[in-house]
Amino acid sequence: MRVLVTGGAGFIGANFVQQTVVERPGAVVTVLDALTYAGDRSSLGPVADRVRFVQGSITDAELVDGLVADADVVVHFAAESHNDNSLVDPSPFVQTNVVGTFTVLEAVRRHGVRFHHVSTDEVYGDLPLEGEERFTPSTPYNPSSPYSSTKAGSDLLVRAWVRSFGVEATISNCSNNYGPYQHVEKFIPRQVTNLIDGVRPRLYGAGLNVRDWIHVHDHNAAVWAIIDRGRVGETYLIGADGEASNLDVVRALNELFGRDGDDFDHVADRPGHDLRYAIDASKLREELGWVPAFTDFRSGLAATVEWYRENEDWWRPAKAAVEAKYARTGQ
Ligand code: NAD
Ligand code: TDX
Repeated sequence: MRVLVTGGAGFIGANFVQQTVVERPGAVVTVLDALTYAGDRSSLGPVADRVRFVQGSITDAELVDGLVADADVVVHFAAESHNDNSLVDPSPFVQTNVVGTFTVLEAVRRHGVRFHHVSTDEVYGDLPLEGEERFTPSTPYNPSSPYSSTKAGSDLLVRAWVRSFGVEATISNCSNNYGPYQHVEKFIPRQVTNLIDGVRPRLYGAGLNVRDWIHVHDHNAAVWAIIDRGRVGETYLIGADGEASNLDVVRALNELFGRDGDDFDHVADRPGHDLRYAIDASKLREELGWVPAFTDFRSGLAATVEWYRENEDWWRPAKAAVEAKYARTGQ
């Protein structure tokens, strides 16, 4: 199977490529990645010499057309992915997430290639802090940020290309991922690398916002389950019942570093900050038989801390610029 992975030098895409090469020896993998600030070829780690790497943008129609023509399946991870950045400058989010997805869709339509679109639970907006309600595939779209609205736009393009043009596509909307190779701008790696540097964790606002954490390996296993066995035209929600408040996560991290759980700083809140995400993944579990392997968040977190301790060469070059960026918004 010839697999074209867009965004394969980013956090989830690189983990996907590594998993695919190791677990599916028959797969021939090509990565298309623009190597923005968020992309890093070294994230392909030990499998780097077993994949074809093409540096370029998903908005480059000619380049995309040629690569899609040579693929059996396109797994589309490439995106601008950070909410805070989208509040400072939404422009690349519209270009990559909307125009880029449109460009890839037009190519899969022309060449009749199977397409899987990787998206987020943030397209559904947020849930009240109190309560048991969870997102399901029929929850109405209600995105809050420039990031989530451009992801919602990309999902709707995929749905329309399925209905109007018969494109063979599936969509997955996943909750917050954690694990190795996540950029230091994101919540968990930022706090872990701060703690390695002896700097207190930084919580936005009161820290009561809830995220539904899933290990990146489980997300990617679910993506393969959908490609292998999912029904074309369907949307699958991916989540591993990992709800935790940001405060809980910071306390757990402090404890993993042998520190007082409550030793952290409150910083400026994110404008429009979504309160709570929670996924009902029963369709994925029941229809496709997917189950997460990482069911104990604390031990997954401990392994992630260990990875950042052992891979300072990977994250250190980005750290100072990220902290300078946060300093400008008081975070
Ligand atoms: P990331 O920011 O770590 O990686 C994005 C990758 O896309 C980078 O390698 C970057 O260089 C590349 N890229 C950006 N613009 C590009 C362009 N125009 N052309 C080609 N490549 C481009 O993101 P991530 O966290 O790995 O997220 C991957 C996907 O998963 C995204 O679509 C995101 O919306 C989705 N997702 C992420 C999470 C999460 O918790 N991180 C959860 C659910 C869904
Ligand atoms: O320093 C911080 N302190 C803090 O309290 C940072 C960077 C974040 N936060 C909070 C904001 C959120 O409530 O932590 C939570 C998680 O923040 P992010 O890592 O920025 O993730 P989030 O905004 O929830 O979005 C993530 O999950 C869904 C990914 O970045 C998206 O790409 C994905 O779609």
